[in-house]
Amino acid sequence: MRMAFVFLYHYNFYLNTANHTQQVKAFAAQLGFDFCGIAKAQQLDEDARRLEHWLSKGMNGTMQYMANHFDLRIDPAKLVPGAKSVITLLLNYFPSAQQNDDAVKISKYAYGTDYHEVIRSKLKLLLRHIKENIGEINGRGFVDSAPVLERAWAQKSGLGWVGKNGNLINKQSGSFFFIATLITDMELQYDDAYAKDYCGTCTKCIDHCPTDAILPDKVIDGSKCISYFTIELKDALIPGAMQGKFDNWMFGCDTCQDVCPWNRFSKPNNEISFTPIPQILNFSKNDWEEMTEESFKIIFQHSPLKRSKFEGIKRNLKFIQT
Ligand code: B12
Ligand code: SF4
Ligand code: SF4
Repeated sequence: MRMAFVFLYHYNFYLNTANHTQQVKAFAAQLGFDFCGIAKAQQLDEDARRLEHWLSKGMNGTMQYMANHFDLRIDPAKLVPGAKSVITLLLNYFPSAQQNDDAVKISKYAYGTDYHEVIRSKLKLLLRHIKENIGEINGRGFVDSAPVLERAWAQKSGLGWVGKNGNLINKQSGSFFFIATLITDMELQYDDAYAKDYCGTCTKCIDHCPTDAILPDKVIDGSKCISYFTIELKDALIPGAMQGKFDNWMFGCDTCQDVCPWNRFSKPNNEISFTPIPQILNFSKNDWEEMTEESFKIIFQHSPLKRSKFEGIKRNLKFIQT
């Protein structure tokens, strides 16, 4: 009798988690996320060692926020008490249109509306849907700006491998994806971690990185990356040692992804908010130079470019022209 009860209890639990997992994945797809994977929430010991090494070598440069909240970054239960599952979501941002040939280069992730805004509202809807349809659970959605090791969770959720260029690469679709996570105390069915690595003997990203920021063993020296200099560095001047190395990148850099063979499979995104801002595609160097602070604030009020602010954009422009 007792054995039958235990069996029924486990069977019911299995049916419930399977059903909840299916609902979460179906709703993520309805919201436009391209992939959804789920991993068991646990402390990330191996990743903690990689992060520690990265920080100890100063590869975060002036990104002090990367050195903060180390404990939270490696343990989802410190962000959501009683955390059981980390739901990872990928959203394609590969654009449908390219910049003009004579344009100063802007990273593809920044062509349209700021992904923080777009993804945050999707995460809110996902959480609301879970609460309304599954039950009163506790959960928090994150994208980029919180202490979460997003690439590590994506790999652990079976969504792809970490390439030599440090990016999470999905075998079907490449790497032009944003990563978001929803940490919850809800029990779900877990995907297997991605076990393979399809970089093989390729070294294209390492060979083409304009500033030699890609080191062995998938380590990226953030303090040498063009993305860091053009977006995160708040100093009035970019170090002279980098002069002539930016290859016309004015905001971010896509070189290590553009050369990656797995991005041959990138398809334009379906997210209407990522429709490119016309000025990003069409502005000439001269247009950028003549742009006033007032028009910058209007044109780019919902764009990732606002992170660099007007002065940062002007600094970057000047740097790539001299
Ligand atoms: C700080 C940061 C930066 C810094 C430093 C870059 C870096 N590599 O750390 C700068 C400003 C330079 C940067 C640049 C870019 N970034 Co950034 N960045 C971040 C941020 C906020 C934290 C990353 C971090 O934790 N770094 C610390 C190091 C130690 O971690 P890591 O490189 O991610 O490596 C971890 C895992 O990959 C894993 N790992 C490493 N090696 C191996 C090996 C094996 C075998 C395994 C299993 C795991 C593994 O271990 C590490 C610790 O967990 C994340 C958002 C987030 N909260 O995660 C976005 C994020 C990583 N960035 C992103 C993007 C898009 C970019 C750019 C492409 C933007 C651009 N076009 O200009 C470039 C790409 C540069 C590059 N080649 O990495 C996306 C990546 C999406 C993807 N498909 O991978 C993220 C996830 C933002 C998002 N929410 O979508 N970024
Ligand atoms: S984003 Fe550009 S600078 Fe940074 S690692 Fe990739 S190729 Fe190098
Ligand atoms: S360019 Fe080659 S080595 Fe670099 S991430 Fe892509 S497949 Fe891997």
